[in-house]
Amino acid sequence: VAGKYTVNEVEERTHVPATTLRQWERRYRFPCPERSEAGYRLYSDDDLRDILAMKRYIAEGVPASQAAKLVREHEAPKLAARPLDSLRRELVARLVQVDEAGAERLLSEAYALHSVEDVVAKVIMPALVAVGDKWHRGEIDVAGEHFASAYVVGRLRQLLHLQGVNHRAPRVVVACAPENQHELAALALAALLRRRGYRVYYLGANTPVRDLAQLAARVDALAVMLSATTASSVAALEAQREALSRLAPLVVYGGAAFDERPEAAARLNGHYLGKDLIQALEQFDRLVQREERGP
Ligand code: B12
Repeated sequence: VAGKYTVNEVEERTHVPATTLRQWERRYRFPCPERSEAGYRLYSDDDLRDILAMKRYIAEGVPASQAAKLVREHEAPKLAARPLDSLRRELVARLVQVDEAGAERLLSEAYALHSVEDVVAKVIMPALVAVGDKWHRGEIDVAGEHFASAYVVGRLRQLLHLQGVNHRAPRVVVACAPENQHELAALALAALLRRRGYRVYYLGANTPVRDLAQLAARVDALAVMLSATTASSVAALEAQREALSRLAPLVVYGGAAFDERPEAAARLNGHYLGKDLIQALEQFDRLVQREERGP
């Protein structure tokens, strides 16, 4: 449900540890999250905003008890809802300046203001594309590109692991096609799939088809999703067409190479769900439902 966050998600977004949140709740009766049926705390968007305001007061030297009072009385300055493209531009600037603390602050702000899906698809991914373009054009060096990639990949992995493992959900294997080192889309896809409740196995860059097939069989995957960026990756897939068509009941292909030649997915007996990650995920949900209902 949008606007309801577990304590881990609040930690991820505000960098206020769970122990501190519970302490505030005990001492100041703030924040007051709802409880799930199982008794877990579920924080709202308003709670998030208040926690960030509280954090800002404390950083400015206001004692915690006083800060809680100010926030409760709604004197806290609300964050102006900064649009996604402004956040994206600043993230690029922070990454190019190798300013990790600045990038962290910016992402905390972005997560507090927008949905995880929007932050991933409209801030984080396009920011790394912009940094990658600068590297391809020679405007920043390898070290600068590596810093940005490592930082973004790290944040997406963190997001992937935050969701926990759902044991009963349909199993989906996500990987980059052979010869593809561009792992950003696959990783974002994995994080967003897990957020939607799937049990996700993320294999990362450049995965050989034989190993992929073994893993998909071992975990009894309902679906395998592969990302290919270049024509050579697609050629490597086409060379193993037979093995690929036996991978799993659903095989989905995406990435820049398939965006250019969607018919290549059909030749591989797989599905192509378009370029937009969020729309592709919605279509994927429908394919899974149809598959689970059976013929
Ligand atoms: C970032 C980047 C890198 C980074 C990758 C960092 C990382 N850890 O992932 C680094 C610097 C390492 C890199 C390396 C290389 N790169 Co590069 N890179 C890029 C860049 C700038 C962005 C790619 C990217 O991450 N896009 C972000 C993703 C999210 O977008 P996307 O792939 O288009 O995917 C979208 C959809 O297709 C969908 N999607 C993607 N996969 C899937 C899968 C499924 C199942 C679904 C449903 C949807 C889906 O989601 C996205 C949302 O829109 C592009 C240029 C550009 N502006 O696109 C070049 C680019 C892709 N790279 C290129 C090249 C040539 C290379 C190198 C070979 C360069 C070299 N000489 O060493 C190497 C090695 C690559 C290899 N063997 O795979 C070329 C490819 C040319 C071509 N068509 O063949 C490009 C186009 C640059 C260029 N203009 O020359 N690169």
